[in-house]
Amino acid sequence: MSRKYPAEPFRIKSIEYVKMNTREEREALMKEAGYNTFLLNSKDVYIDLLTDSGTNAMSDRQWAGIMMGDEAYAGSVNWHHLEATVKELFGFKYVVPTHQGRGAENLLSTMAIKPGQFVPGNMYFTTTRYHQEANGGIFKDIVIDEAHDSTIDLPFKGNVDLRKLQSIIDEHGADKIAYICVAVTVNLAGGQPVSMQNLRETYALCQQHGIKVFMDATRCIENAFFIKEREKGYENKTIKEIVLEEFSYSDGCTMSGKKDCLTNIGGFLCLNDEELFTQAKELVVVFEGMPSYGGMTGRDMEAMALGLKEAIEYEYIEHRIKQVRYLGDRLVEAGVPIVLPVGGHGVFLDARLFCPHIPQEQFPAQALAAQIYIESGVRSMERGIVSGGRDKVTGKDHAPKLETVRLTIPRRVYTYAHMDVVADAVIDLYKNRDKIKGLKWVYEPKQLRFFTGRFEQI
Ligand code: PM9
Repeated sequence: MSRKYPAEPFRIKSIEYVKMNTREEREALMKEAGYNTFLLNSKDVYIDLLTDSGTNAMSDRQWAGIMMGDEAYAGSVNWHHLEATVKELFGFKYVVPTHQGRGAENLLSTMAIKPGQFVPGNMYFTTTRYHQEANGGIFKDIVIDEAHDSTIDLPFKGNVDLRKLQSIIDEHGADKIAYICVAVTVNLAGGQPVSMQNLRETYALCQQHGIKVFMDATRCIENAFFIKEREKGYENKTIKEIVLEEFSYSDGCTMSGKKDCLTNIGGFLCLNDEELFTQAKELVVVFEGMPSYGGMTGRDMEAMALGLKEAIEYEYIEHRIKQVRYLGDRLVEAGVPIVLPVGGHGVFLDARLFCPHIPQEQFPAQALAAQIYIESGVRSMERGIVSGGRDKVTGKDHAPKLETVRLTIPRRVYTYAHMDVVADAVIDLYKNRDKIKGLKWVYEPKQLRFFTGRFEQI
């Protein structure tokens, strides 16, 4: 019988000690870090839920693969292994390696966007929108409205709203659209999946108008699990079959290998168009490295090829998704407001509901993330107005409806007992939420300000 929260489908061979410092120390450290959890040192963190990016634990097979790294400048055997694996699992004709996901975003945005063109997408992502805008593109949000409301519980809250897409086409014409970016899953909506039906329909509409679709494949295996779990007709398909079908409704993808590839670094761009591929190979040597390594070492590429094969196994992905769900379920039971339903890579606290006494201009999610660290040593991340940044033209803050703190779960790193520690800490803080204070800027970087910005308490 399958368990509601399956046990780890692995046993632990190597461990890393973590240490809890005192509340007093954490209060001082948080102040020193400008109330930005990105600026804390890892050694001062007890449970690190900053991100699931590059924080994965690798398997013994991956570590063995690392010893097989072929560090030739050109034509590494590990590249051929990675290329063949990606082609087999994703089904695209061409693969271009990059140092991480944003490297692939840079290549795609540089090649495919003409200044002034729109790039519709199912919710923005920070680095993705940065590269689109840096190349003169204008991001348009075409995710369904429900994705912006934390309280609405829908199985596929990352879906593209086809009416929104159609109206951009009607209003501006297909020529004004560079391409559509469809993220599987949608990170900032809470790791919400897109249904296969929606992928199919989005692609069909784009094909009718000669518009290309590129996927942000970063969490495509997590998306596939939700399709298997929730979409009629997919119950008996393998994760591998579902992933392949996902990508059949696109012309290419960008991938951050630091997530679903179960590695610590790396990425790639996939394409079907030969001309674009030729152009990408010309650009990759400028920004990343040879088309046979793209900024990765041979050993990284080997680990990535092996990681992809492991991530696509049902036992792995079932445990992954349900461990995240366990944390979410504990918080819901205690009445803590989170984004519903629990998504793939983390639990997102609704900071507006958690801290109703802090207006959005005083950065409730940033303040909540800082306080969680002070109280418990757990590091999380703001995903709200600070991450939203400023409008390129008006200079005004993008003030997203979703003002969240993300408790992001690294893959294969923590146990259910760690999830309990996190849940207990957040529940305790929720009972004492009045003590959380709003913040103001001390230093606001011009780009991607959430990474290095600094604040002080009001
Ligand atoms: N995501 C994350 O923590 C790391 C950077 S932002 C703190 O969620 C998507 C959907 C991502 C993503 C990174 C990238 C960029 C693209 N798309 O970090 O450059 O979630 O490998 O990938 C982060 P790289």
